[in-house]
Amino acid sequence: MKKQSTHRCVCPAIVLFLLFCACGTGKKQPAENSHDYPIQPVPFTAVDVKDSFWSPRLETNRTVTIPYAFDQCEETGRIRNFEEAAKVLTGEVERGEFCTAYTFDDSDLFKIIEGASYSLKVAYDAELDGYLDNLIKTIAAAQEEDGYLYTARSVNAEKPHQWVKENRWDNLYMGHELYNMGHLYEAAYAHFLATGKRTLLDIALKNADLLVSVFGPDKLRGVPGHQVIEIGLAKLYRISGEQKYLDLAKYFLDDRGKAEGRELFGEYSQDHVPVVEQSEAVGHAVRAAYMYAGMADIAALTGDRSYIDAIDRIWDNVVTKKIYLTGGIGATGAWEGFGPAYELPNESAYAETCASIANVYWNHRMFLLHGDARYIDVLERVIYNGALSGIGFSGDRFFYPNPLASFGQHSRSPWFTCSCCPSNVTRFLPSIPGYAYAVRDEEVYVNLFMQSDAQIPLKEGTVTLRQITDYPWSGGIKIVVDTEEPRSFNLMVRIPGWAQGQPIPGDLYRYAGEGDEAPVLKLNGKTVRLKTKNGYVSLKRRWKQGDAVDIDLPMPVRRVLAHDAVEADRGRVAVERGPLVYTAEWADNGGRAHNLILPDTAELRTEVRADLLNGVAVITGQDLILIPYYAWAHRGQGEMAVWLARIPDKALPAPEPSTAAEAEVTGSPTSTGGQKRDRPSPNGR
Ligand code: FUB
Ligand code: ZN
Repeated sequence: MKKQSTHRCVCPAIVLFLLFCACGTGKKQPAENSHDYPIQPVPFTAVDVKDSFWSPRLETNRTVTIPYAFDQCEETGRIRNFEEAAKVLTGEVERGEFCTAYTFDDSDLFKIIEGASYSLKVAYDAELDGYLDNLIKTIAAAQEEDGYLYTARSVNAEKPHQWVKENRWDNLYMGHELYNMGHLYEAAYAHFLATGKRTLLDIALKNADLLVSVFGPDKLRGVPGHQVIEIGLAKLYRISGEQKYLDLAKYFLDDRGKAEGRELFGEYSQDHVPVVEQSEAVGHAVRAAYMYAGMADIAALTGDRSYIDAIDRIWDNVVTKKIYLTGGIGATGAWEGFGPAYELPNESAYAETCASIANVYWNHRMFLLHGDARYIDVLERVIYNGALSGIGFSGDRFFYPNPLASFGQHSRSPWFTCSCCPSNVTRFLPSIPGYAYAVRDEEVYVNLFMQSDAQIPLKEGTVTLRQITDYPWSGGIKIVVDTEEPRSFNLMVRIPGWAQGQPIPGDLYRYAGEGDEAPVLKLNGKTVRLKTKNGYVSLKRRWKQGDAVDIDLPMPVRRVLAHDAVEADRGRVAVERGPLVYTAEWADNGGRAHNLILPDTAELRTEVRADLLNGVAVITGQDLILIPYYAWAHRGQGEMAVWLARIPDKALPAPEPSTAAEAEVTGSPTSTGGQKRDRPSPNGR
């Protein structure tokens, strides 16, 4: 049996802080009364995933996507931008050349470094470690003397990119200076966590110190046009204990929507009213969800209740009016963002992969604040559906928008001129095991189901929880306790909303008809009365070696109907099983999908198809086969529909030969769908 630690549970932030102090110049202590989330996640590094669904995806990310994305950064000039900037700074050349299309291309490299660091932590790879060391040297060489780091300006301050204005910080709206820096901080945090090396962290801290000296209520007034730095600064604060980073993050939030001393960027950047007065999700979806995640962080770290009230309201708005069944957010391609309430078109759904990832980050933080399983219900829906569709099985093909219907104009691309989504995927996938468990004092939350061994830190010592399951294909989950000494804790097992008759909290979607079977939970073979509070069954006892909990979440095929106000889904029905949303694709249905009709009375069955799409359970009905949504677009281009006609009137006849071509020309940005697509120009640029 594994030797068990008898150390007291220590908050991961404190461990990092101690490491930070041990590694050099850490001076400040986190304040005695410092706050953080009341619930702490069990880090992904403590969850050893051995799961037939997730392990191959995580391994492909580590072995294919991350090296592939670095190659793309080399080939497209993203790394050369740093080299050029470095040459200018050392005087080797007078003016360099900015080699790529967007000023935020630095951020792609930072995101991939973050993903690579996480992956190093899971499986050490000396070659990757060395590659990162070299890359970091290049980044260091591109950093200006005072900490400024933004290749789009540094390569050629006199003839820079069109978004780079005369002086630093002149174009906070579109320049992405602060956005890049935010991703730098996240990468630095991850790299330090993974390697204990301060190389990238020192670059980040020097940069953050520059920002602290520049921005603030009594200094330069300004906020980032694209949020994310708030999250990055919160991480620097956690590592260093330096209050100034937290203050700056708070300043960047608090000055939004306040017109004194600066021009507001408007709804697109969630800069239309002060953040604590916002109630509706508006504007660019990635910006918005990163900001809500940042507000959760700053609320947790400062105890500021007004942020929480605002993100609670906004969350209600999203889940009741602005989220796709797949968990995707940001319906509108025109500004890559939220549309009006209930406007959720399917074919033109933008539902950007980055927005799904940001939605996961936000919902995880909402859970850490509130301890309510409804946030995990949303998170789970996003990871199995809207986010996972963003990356193909091969690990080197990506979706940027994730539509819920297609006439064949969509296919995953190898890369994009604007490649925010592929780089985001590299860091998102390794984070997934980190959402499975969380701890508050002696409460252990079991949030996600995946075959794994998790080391759960408790006050009395670490306990191993083993999950045995083939979720999401079946709802049978066994959790076995492995502990040398008996330990007292309260095991909080999430009973998903979908297993209790609710697809997403609120009334935007509902299941048609009652589910016949209720979830069953057994403790050491004895059925426990299923009483949930905030979505959890609580099992409080002194646990001993071999204690086992068996959970059975029945997974019947369920029909889903949308709120009548969602015009695109009227007269239509979607199909789910467990956490998976299903879709009809041309390849299984005689070359079409939009002509299919699924009458309310038609019987639907599940069939396991190990030979199909890396092994899936399909849903079959008369003249109908449905596959999991995440698996679509792997067999060429053709029709796809999540929302099927319930009645013949809603089915579409075979398209005129021109229809697909017309969609290509006149449709939403999603209809460009081809290789190396560029992103659309959002409004306001
Ligand atoms: O602006 C940076 C990133 O590019 C955004 O987050 C994405 O939506 C894309 O526009
Ligand atoms: Zn993106």
